[in-house]
Amino acid sequence: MRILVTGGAGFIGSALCRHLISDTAHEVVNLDKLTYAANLDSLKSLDGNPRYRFVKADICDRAAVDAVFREHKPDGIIHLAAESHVDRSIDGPGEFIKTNIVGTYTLLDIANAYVRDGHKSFRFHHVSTDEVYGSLGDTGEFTEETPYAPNSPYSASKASSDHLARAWHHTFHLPVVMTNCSNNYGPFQFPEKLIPLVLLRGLEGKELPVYGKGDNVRDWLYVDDHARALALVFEKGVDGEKYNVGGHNEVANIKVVETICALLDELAPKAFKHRDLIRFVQDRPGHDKRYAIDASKIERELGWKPRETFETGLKATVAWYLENRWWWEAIQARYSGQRLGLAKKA
Ligand code: NAD
Ligand code: TDX
Repeated sequence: MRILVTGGAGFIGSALCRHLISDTAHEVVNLDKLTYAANLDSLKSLDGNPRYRFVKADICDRAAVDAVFREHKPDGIIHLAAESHVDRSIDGPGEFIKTNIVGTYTLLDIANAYVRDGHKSFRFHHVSTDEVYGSLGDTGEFTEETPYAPNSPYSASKASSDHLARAWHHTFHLPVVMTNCSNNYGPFQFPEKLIPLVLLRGLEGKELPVYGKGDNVRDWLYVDDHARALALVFEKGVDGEKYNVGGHNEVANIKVVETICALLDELAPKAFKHRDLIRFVQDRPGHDKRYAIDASKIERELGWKPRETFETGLKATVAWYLENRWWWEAIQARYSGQRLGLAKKA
């Protein structure tokens, strides 16, 4: 199939493009606006591949997206393009409303017309997050039936886009599948997110900012496990269904940071212990306490299972950043002085 991937120059989208080209026979058309979070260096391994094409376009630009549908005639879309960083959504929600809500609406509307035009087997895979379910207490997990309770401008914009995708299926019978995944980590992640931020700051001997008491819990999934889940749901998921994706790796933030410090002590030893760089700083406003995903539906119905544990995945991630300085040094050069690596003050 020819799959239109939106946001394919981002962290998860680039892992998906690499997976689709390396491990399947599908063709990929990658549509991306190339915001600050995008990085074509993450797709270098696909350069020149006849099954891969890149188009620079904004998902809010109806004429541009229409032209991509007309020219490439995709068999389906896996829609990942989004503004994705919670802290940025607190500083400036506007772009989140535009891209995540209006952009998703634009794609749904164009896909719907395309299906009515005769492309009956077209499928729309909407990629979402566990954050739409809100925050958990000390126990329990999010299932596909958990009511939505988004708390940040980011998660509210993602929840809105999920509701639009659901409604386009219900009202217009657009063939839609949806996935809601937990926190991803792994190679090629932009270093504003917790794991690469701590890793790179640790390598440079800079302070490591931990929000609040560090007792917030996230459920971590290695990005390549997510990419395999996305391809599987796109190929075999049932129209109108949603699937939670997660790795059963609930870890408190302080434990994540301490584990990275221990790995840096082992793989890139310095005269000091990396954990001495940890600083507890002002908490994120509205900070969700705990996320945990019940992924039994995708495991049971589609046979998906994560391959990496948090231990193996995190070690592979630290090793990758140590071996691929070219990738992140280019980002640091481009964005020095901006949010990247900026620690909030205690
Ligand atoms: P990212 O920020 O790394 O990448 C997003 C990509 O979308 C970038 O390449 C960017 O240029 C592109 N983009 C942004 N606005 C666009 C627009 N208007 N038009 C076209 N392209 C645009 O994000 P990510 O972490 O790879 O997340 C990808 C998707 O997965 C998002 O929808 C996110 O909500 C979801 N998700 C992320 C995680 C996670 O832990 N990172 C977990 C679950 C779900
Ligand atoms: O410097 C930091 N210090 C810190 O303690 C940063 C950047 C984060 N944190 C905390 C906040 C969170 O509890 O670490 C946790 C993870 O933070 P992020 O990496 O910003 O991720 P999160 O807010 O959990 O959201 C991520 O997972 C779900 C992605 O950014 C979303 O796109 C995805 O939907």
